[in-house]
Formats: sequence, C-alpha cells, structure tokens
Amino acid sequence: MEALILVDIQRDFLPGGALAVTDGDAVIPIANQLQLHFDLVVTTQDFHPANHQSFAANHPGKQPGEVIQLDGLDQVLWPVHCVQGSTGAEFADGLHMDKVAQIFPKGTDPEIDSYSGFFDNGHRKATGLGDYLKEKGVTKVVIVGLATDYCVKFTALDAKQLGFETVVVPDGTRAVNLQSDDFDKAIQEMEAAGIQVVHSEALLNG
Ligand code: VGL
Ligand code: ZN
Repeated sequence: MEALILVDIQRDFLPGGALAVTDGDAVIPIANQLQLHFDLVVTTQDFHPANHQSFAANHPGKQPGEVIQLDGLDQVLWPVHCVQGSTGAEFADGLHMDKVAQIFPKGTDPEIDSYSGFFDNGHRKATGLGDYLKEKGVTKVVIVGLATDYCVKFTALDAKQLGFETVVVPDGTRAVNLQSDDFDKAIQEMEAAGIQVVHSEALLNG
C-alpha cells in the first residue's frame, strides 16, 4: 500500500501569506494530479497556538530568521503563521481535499516546533501519522508540499527512519530558502538518507 502525504499546503505558505514560499502555489496542481494515482491521501497541517514559541513576535526584540535556543533545541524564529482558527492556517484554495482521509495537525504545543508530520522537533511526541499509516498497511510514502527545506525534509527523513520506502517529488515542493541553496541542500540531504527523489512526470506517466 502506498500513501501520498501532502505537507502543509496552507494559505500562509503561499504567495501573499504570512510565511510566503516563493512559487508555493505551483505545488497545488501537482498535488491534485498525484492524488488521482493514490488510494490513500493524508495531509499534515501546521497548526500553531497564538503563543507559539517559534514566533519572533513572542520574543521581544527578536526578528524572524534569528535562531534561539528553545528547550535545548535550535529554533529558527518565524513570522506569526498558521495560527489555529486563522485563514492562514486553512488549506490552499484549489487544493483538492475530498480524497484526504485524515488531517494530522502539528506544532500545536506552544513550547516546541514540529517540522515533521510524524514527530515534534525533539522527537518527544508523535502526531499519530506513523501509526496510522502502519495500521493501513502502508509501506511506501510519496511526499509533496511546503516547504522543501523544513517540513517536507523532516517529514521525509522521519518516514524513512520509520521504515517506509520514501519518495519525495522535488517539483511538487518549494523551499523557504533562507539561504539561496537551501532547496538543493535539502534534496541532497534527503538523497543521502536513502530517500528517492522522483519528478512528478515520472510518477504520473508511470
Ligand atoms: C514550516 C517553517 C515554520 C513548513 C512550518 O511548513 O515548512 N516552515 N513552520
Ligand atoms: Zn510553523
């Protein structure tokens, strides 16, 4: 059994959003087309309380992009984004949701961030996604969404570590690119971990 995982395709990560990813909306048609090829589709949702400690605004004097220590972990500070109940936390207009079997919220604990759809950044708590996929008999996951260099990368690394055959679709992702080569670095890091990097065209025609 194969599953398609849509990572954080939410309004705040699209052009005009609070944490806009350049060209982020380009992943929507690819996510929609790929869904037609899968029997199981799930999505993660970045879903922070307003007092989340990853928000620069919650650290007086700090700016987005600065790095702090949060409970022993390096934490990049972000603009306020994907706040529970806000429109920015909603899924992208145009993203097909009718086939999505389950939504896995993450980043809900104000004290720790969660880039991966499986675990928080300290690997302290699971979201339930791993157990859910195993219960469904999933052995292979294909991952698209936002952003390549954060939530896609860490979701893929955890999927691989949990024993799933893991494929990331590079053109079905876009990066934050705090540094201009962060997309390339993230792809290299995933490949080095044994994650397959397969262009959407190869999956759609395969
Ligand atoms: C993300 C930064 C902060 C992501 C989420 O979805 O990649 N990046 N929160
Ligand atoms: Zn976030």
